[in-house]
Amino acid sequence: MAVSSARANIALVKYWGKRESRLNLPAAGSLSLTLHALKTRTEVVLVDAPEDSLWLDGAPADAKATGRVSRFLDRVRSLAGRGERARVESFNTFPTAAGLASSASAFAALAHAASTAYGLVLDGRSLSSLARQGSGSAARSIFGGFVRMHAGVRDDGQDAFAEPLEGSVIELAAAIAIAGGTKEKEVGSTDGMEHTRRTSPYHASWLAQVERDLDACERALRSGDFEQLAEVVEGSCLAMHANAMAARPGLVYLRGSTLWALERVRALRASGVPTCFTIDAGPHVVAFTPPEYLSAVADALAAHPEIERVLTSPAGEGARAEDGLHP
Ligand code: 2P0
Repeated sequence: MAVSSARANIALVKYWGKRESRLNLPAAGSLSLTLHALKTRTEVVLVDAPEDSLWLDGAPADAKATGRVSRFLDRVRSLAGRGERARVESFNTFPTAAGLASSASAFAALAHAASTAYGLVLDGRSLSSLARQGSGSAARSIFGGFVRMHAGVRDDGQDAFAEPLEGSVIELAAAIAIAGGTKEKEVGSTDGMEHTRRTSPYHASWLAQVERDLDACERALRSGDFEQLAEVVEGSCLAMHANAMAARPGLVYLRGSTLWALERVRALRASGVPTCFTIDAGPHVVAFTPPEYLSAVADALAAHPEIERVLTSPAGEGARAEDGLHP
């Protein structure tokens, strides 16, 4: 039996496109910040049963989620040379119903707990590479703070792992503006990025820009140039969405409150507050800012009727072992 935790992360330079689906290899790198407040705890118990089982937040999971976890466990079993089935139980400390991506913390915590339960001893790179096979962004949640994901070039995916990014002189926290209102079912990231790869005329330019943005983002973090950082982070986000919107049919994740929040963040920056925005595959706006400005930025983002709440978080830790499933 093993219990592990991991935190979600938000990308400053976005991942949107795969070079191979079976091993889930990204077509370009990415760069993220792991967030303390968005935590998943997962327990893996090896059982004498014919099938794996999955419990999420105290209830049995549906067949789709259970199948995805079971396929991931097959990879762990194959690495460990073992065959026992497992009972997996997982809790999130943040509202998954709000549409915040939880696959990053989920598969990072599962990779950590399952590798421990099956007796594998993996270093950080191997654990990150394993987590990537569950979900691309999970490879980054193995580590805390700023993290850089490498696309790699190998067919076996051994060089497609994340590692901590050292040397930033900028410290960031995040305010996440949760958009409420009527919800249409959004196209998930996996399907959305594949649809974009196949049909967007901008996809090749997007991939070329990611590589330039990764280097520029690292330079801005290391030199402490917030204006440069804001230009790269907002540019990467808007280019990702422009690429998705240019797919046929176009994927539009932004809503009215999303655009309002973007303008709000830019107005704050113009008034001297160091903050910049990003948006994942949904309508929520994430504002990055140094910790001393966090409450002011969060308060400013709360002032829209369609923003239900604003979550705040400092930077967080990487995946780790826990004593028990409940704190
Ligand atoms: C990111 N996203 O860099 C980007 C920006 C969403 C928008 O990584 O197919 O759920 O499981 O590898 O990890 C979300 O994509 O995709 C994501 P899969 P994943 O954070």
